[in-house]
Amino acid sequence: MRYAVLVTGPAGAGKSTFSSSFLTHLKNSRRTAHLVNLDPAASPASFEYEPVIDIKDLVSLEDVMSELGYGPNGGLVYCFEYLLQNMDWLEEELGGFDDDYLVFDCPGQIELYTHHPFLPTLVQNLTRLGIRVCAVYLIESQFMEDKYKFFSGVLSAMSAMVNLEIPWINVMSKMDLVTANPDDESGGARNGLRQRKDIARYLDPDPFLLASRRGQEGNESNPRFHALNQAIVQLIEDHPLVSFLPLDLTNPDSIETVVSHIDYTMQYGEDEEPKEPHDLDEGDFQGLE
Ligand SMILES: Nc1nc2c(ncn2[C@@H]2O[C@H](COP(=O)(O)OP(=O)(O)OP(=O)(O)O)[C@@H](O)[C@H]2O)c(=O)[nH]1
Ligand SMILES: [Mg+2]
Repeated sequence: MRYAVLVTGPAGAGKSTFSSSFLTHLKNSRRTAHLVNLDPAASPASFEYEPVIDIKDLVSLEDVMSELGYGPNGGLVYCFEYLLQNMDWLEEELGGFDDDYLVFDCPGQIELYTHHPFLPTLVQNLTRLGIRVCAVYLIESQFMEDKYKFFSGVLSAMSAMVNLEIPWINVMSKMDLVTANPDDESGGARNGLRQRKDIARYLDPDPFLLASRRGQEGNESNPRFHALNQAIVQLIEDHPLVSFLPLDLTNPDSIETVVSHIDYTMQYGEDEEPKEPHDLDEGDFQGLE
């Protein structure tokens, strides 16, 4: 069985950084894992591991911009559409990997997660090839700075989940930027980030944060938006699809927890055949006689 984890999320959420740490963790656990780069704009310097499959070998943003005269956004859309038309390239590239764990570092264009057919088509193709797929959607802890920004992150996560319909894990990345101690005036607190005592309301989104009229930042929301906020609160309350696992890359236990959730979601190793007695080494029976 082959496994693919799509590492997704908005620009700068920490996808490439998490992909590296994830691969290190898998390799340390003696699993055969590889990086697949799906970002046509990625610079080679951003990879700690050399990708075994790289969309840039098929099409790179740089070439599309210089040769076809596209701007950066139009150029990216062109690249994604080019890959969709050349799925046989990906299929061929994937052919050499059996029983492997593939970590797909995805691009950060938010339209990919909301309405572009790129990821759903990719998932269909991977599934058709017998690869078990799950997605990890990262939003960064800076989203907790401001409750409106946070709920835009929650809604983007919900929209991406509904769009892809595959096993899914939401992750709150860069938790090292959140202060551990509520009395600590330095670091995250100075950046206006939530202190840890508040975090539970964000990891398991409490929609009533949005409904409270008095902004914690001291700026009252415009009353014209109260009805809209109320409707969004109701939506999140009625469809509690989203909760976040905290990810602090400075803490190995935190990575371990996220990886075990990914394994569980993908049912990693569950269909391994039990060993038949004749497959066992003679040594396995030593001491039984
Ligand atoms: N403090 C902190 N910074 C991080 C962490 N993860 C990533 N960063 C920083 O955030 C920035 C973006 O990280 P990337 O891993 O490139 O993010 P990305 O989601 O791959 O970005 P795009 O591919 O451009 O969408 C870099 O400056 C990283 O050093 C983290 O866990 N903690
Ligand atoms: Mg990246």
